[in-house]
Order: sequence, then C-alpha cells, then structure tokens
Amino acid sequence: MEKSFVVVVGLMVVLTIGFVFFALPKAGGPSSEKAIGLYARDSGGLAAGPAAQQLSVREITVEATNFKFEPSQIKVRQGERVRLTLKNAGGTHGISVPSLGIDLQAGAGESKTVEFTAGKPGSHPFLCHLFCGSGHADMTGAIVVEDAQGNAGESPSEVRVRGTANGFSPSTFSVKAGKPVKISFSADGDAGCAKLLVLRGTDIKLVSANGETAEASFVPAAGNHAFTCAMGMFTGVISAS
Ligand SMILES: [Cu+2]
Repeated sequence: MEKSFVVVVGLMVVLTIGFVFFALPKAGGPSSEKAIGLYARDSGGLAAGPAAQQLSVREITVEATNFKFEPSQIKVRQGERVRLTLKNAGGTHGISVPSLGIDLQAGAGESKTVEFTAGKPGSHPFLCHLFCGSGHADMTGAIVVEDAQGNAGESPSEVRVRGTANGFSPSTFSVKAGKPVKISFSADGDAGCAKLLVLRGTDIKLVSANGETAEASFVPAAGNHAFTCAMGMFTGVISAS
C-alpha cells in the first residue's frame, strides 16, 4: 500500500515538473516566437538570448502598379531594422535604391523582400529600373532616414549626372526643396540615348553630344522630379524635401 502511494506521488511530481518546463514556455505567445525567429535569421542562427526580445523589424510593403509606387514616401528612424517588400500588384517592376545598395526585381504578381538597417540620416530616392512602359519614369519615391530629432541630413545644391551606355550614373539625387539646384550633365561617347537628359515637368533638356558638360538650374518643389533619356528608357530622379 505504502509503496504504490509513493509511486503515485512520484508520478504527480514528475508530471508537474514536466508541465512547468514544457507547457508554460509555449504559453509565451507568438510574439516571443517571432522575435526569436527574426533574431535567428538576422545573425545566421545564433542562439536566441534576451536581446532577441528587444529586436523588432519594421515591415514596409511597397505596392507597384502601372505606373506608381504606393507608398512612395517612406520615413524610417536611423538605426531601425527595416524589411522592405516590393509587391508587384500590376505589371512587372523593380525598385532600385542606389544609395542604400538595394536592388529588388520581381515578376508580375510576385513579391521580393530585402532587409537593411537604416544608416546615416538622409533621403534615399528610389525608382523602377525595369522598363515597364509609357509611365516608367513616373515610378519614383524616396526612403527618408530621420535621426532622433526628425532631421534628414544635408542636401547638395549641385547634382552631377553622367550619361552612360547603361543609363544615368548616379541616377538618384536628394536635394532641398525650394532651393536652386544646378544640374551638370556630361555623357560618354557610347551613351546613345543617354546623351540627352530631359527633366520632366520643365523645359530643361541637356545635351552632351561630344562629352561636353551641359548645365541648367531649377528650383525644385517638394517631391520627386524625374529625368529621362531621349527615349524614356533610362530614368533618374531628383528628390526634393
Ligand atoms: Cu518601370
């Protein structure tokens, strides 16, 4: 009699300990599981520690249709970890953010994702870099990285663009709205249609037929100002904020 009583009590103790160790951590909820999952992906599978609980990733989905990005103005905080998804909801588009080294391309109806940490404050214009049709040059936007005080860095008053056989280099610029901006443009000998730079919405057309530098100035309103080559194949953007 006594022996079986001990066995029953022993079993209860074992079951109680088992419940505490296995059942309770699961009740921790999806948030802790998510954080651990992100942490593991982030650092190549390092063991999740207390730091995993503090890690958060900002999810941003940009929907691309013919011919715009939604949203096109994105604000993030300096130091923030961002997961950027391009969702091609209509047509085939890409997002290029040269100053952040981001290059996403997705087929029609597909999505592509990239993760990055928002570095120095500033505006990082982006554009579609897959020729998608008549409104291709309209597909622009900007990721603005703000510091804790809401500032977004310095902006130059001159942009220097080179026309090349592969398009404009650089293709994105960030400037101050309402301040005069000078565009200096020169093209390589084999630049083809990129020997001409057309600033849309203005009468500015800069030609560099033999490598010479052509210049023009304008006062940008806040927003994105696209420029294209003669055929509209190659595009760039001057983002003013
Ligand atoms: Cu496009």
